[in-house]
Amino acid sequence: MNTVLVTGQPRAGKTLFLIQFAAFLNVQELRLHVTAPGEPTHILTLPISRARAELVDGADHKTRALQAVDVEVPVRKHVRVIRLTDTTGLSDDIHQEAAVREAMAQTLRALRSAEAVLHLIDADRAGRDGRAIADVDREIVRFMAGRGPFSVLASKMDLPQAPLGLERIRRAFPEARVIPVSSVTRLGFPDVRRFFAGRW
Ligand SMILES: Nc1nc2c(ncn2[C@@H]2O[C@H](COP(=O)(O)OP(=O)(O)OP(=O)(O)O)[C@@H](O)[C@H]2O)c(=O)[nH]1
Ligand SMILES: [Mg+2]
Repeated sequence: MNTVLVTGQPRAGKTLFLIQFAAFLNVQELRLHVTAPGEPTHILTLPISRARAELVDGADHKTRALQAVDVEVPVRKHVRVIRLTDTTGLSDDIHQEAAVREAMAQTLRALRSAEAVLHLIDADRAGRDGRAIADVDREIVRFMAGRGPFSVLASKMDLPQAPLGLERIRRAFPEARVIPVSSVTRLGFPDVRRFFAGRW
């Protein structure tokens, strides 16, 4: 099985992307493998609409565990199974809560062993504030350069400031592949599917 880690700052849109992309690939019920730091993995089964209601939030650090779902991507005459893993948001500062720091450390460990990475950057936020592209974004892009399949996803492209943010993201990472996406309109989802179906 191929594994893809979904990373990004808090609130970049990682969890909603995972849910909506699974729905785009015809998953109706999400079977999530949830691994909180230091705990055994348990399975959480949720219909897509409940997953959206329960796992996505406007507050920072809603996700504090690795949450993996298996999706099937058609590749020529067969199907490639990909384990897509949602992570805890990473930020430049040292978080005051120990549980969040542990969850971020878990994300960083997962990054070291990830086969492929999708790194989300909130394009609308980057459009509103040029400093929203953080050192942690730059570090991950640098870490992944030449390491394996990697793409930056410029997220929330349905929002008004996202086109300017996309320009800023492209300027900040001229060497990286950048795919503009929206988990509301599904913009860019076929491009992400093509990325998954590509050569690994
Ligand atoms: N308009 C719009 N809003 C989005 C999109 N993706 C996510 N959001 C919103 O952004 C907020 C954060 O989304 P999440 O998916 O929870 O973000 P996350 O990166 O998983 O956040 P943490 O788990 O806290 O790190 C929620 O209010 C979502 O509804 C998008 O494509 N378009
Ligand atoms: Mg999340």
